[in-house]
Amino acid sequence: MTAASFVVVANRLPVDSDSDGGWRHSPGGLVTALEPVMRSTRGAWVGWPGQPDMEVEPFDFDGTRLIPVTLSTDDVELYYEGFSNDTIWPLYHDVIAAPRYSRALWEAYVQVNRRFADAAARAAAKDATVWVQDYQLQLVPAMLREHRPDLTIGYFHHIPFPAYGLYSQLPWRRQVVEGLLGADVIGFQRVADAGNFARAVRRLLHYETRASGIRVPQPDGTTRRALAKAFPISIDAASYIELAAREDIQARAREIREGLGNPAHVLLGVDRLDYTKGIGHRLKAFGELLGEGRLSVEDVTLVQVASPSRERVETYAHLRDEIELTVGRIDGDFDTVGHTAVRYLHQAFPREEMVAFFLAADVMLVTALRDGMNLVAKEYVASRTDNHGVLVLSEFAGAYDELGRAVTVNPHDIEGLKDAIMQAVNMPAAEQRRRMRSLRRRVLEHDVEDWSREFLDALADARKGAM
Ligand code: GDG
Repeated sequence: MTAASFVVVANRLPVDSDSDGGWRHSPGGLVTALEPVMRSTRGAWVGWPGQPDMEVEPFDFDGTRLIPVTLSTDDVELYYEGFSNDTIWPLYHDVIAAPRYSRALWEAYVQVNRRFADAAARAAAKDATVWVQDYQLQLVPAMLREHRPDLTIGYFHHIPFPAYGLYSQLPWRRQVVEGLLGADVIGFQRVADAGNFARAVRRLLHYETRASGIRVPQPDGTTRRALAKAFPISIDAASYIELAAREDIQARAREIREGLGNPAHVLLGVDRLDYTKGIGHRLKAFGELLGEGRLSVEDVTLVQVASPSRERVETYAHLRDEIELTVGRIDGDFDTVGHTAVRYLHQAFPREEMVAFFLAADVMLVTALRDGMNLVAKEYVASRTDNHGVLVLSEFAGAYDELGRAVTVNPHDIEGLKDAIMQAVNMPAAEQRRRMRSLRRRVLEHDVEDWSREFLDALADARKGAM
């Protein structure tokens, strides 16, 4: 196997296996973002093929070398569903749900991170660049550096990094910070996340931090400079504009509205069914507006797409029950034979259909309680080439830092959320246009290719500076 000069390490490979034993691209922002670099460098991608106990030899797919890491059923349960999604995920999202601290989960996390690091070390050529992705693999940067000091290592954290008062709950807080500090550049979604990380480094390790730089002592007594900085992720905006221009997708958007009985206002939520997304808060606010007669079911429908997610994790199973109970109550109380209050879809849709939903929606509700970025907000804005529509956006989503012209909300404040929904529903067309233009400008000026280029440029500079 020839070694690669550019290697991505992520929990998942960028492909899904299909029913006839072949592979197809799994759609997703990261895959799109990295496609140009992967092609031009003939890079390699290390990741899990997505099914337990699946043993597959490395293979080439669309110009990229794919290097599968096998996860056993136990690994999936302990490392992925357990430590990643039941410990780190709730802790890093400000303990919205209670994190599970278990030594068995931690041990599995260490062991699986080691396997990813070993696979990446084998795949990388001398002096190669390796880019590690996300919270499932926080120990990989230091593990890699230990064996391969020749490598340039980047890490990007897609979810929030919490304030020290919360982070310090983690029994393995020191090991995780040390793991991340193995990278030359540690990228975050928000300036505040990078600040929280730097503070954890100061508190736990007493290293000197200045601006975005961190001085990391080396075994030989020298120090190495690591950079911890915000690189807000974005979307492939051009592809959304292209889909939004398609006649069949526009026709489908009209069909969706007709299917709902042509209400005057369609509100939309699109989320993985996750407790971080604030779906319950959104439903509560909407239900109260109907109850108080500020909105009527003849005029307004809320379409909630809740794509199935992490269904084997207990907290997620509970959340589903809770949301579905709430939807059932609201619909039971307010539906008429011809009109529904909430059209709830616990399904995953093709991207074309998602864009049709975006085009059908007058108001997009992004009410996350905590969210690294929230790409849905950017996708909605990019799709609205007609400058119609209103984005209601939570302060607790990373996108808030860039999309200040949205109607912004604190989703915990139900009265405030209700007022924001009313403001969005009643917003004059001219104001919608002004706001949407400014939102679209930001998303179009900074797309996902800019994101990966900026990160990789910073990584190349960091390495030059270190030499
Ligand atoms: C994590 C961080 C950060 C959803 N349902 C369907 C579908 N989607 C697509 C959306 C969007 C993506 O999935 C979800 O991205 P988000 O950013 O909204 O949220 P997370 O999944 O939590 O992502 C997040 C992100 O990583 C990137 O760094 O922004 O904060 O939590 O693209 O459109 N796509 C299709 N059918 C669905 O039913 N096709």
